Amino acid sequence: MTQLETAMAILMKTFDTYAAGEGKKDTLNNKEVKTLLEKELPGLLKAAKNQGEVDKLLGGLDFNGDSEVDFSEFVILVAALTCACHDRCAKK
Ligand SMILES: [Ca+2]
Repeated sequence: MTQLETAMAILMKTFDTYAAGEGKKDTLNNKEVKTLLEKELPGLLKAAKNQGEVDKLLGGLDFNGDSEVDFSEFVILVAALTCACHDRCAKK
């Protein structure tokens, strides 16, 4: 696989691993989202100034308002974070 294909496969595997934790196997509930962020994006959590910001981020994730984060909502988050990092890096 190419690097990009590998990156996409890792995204899918990461989501599936955490989604399978409890409840519905193909979505992340609030607890699963929190665990995923803590384990996979610790730098992002550290960068957040306070817990309120993190809660806002989590609330904003659930675009269709069903209290579960599905794979497309997860990918939108990762894409948004990637854009934010890319913009920041590009400006340096
Ligand atoms: Ca689940």
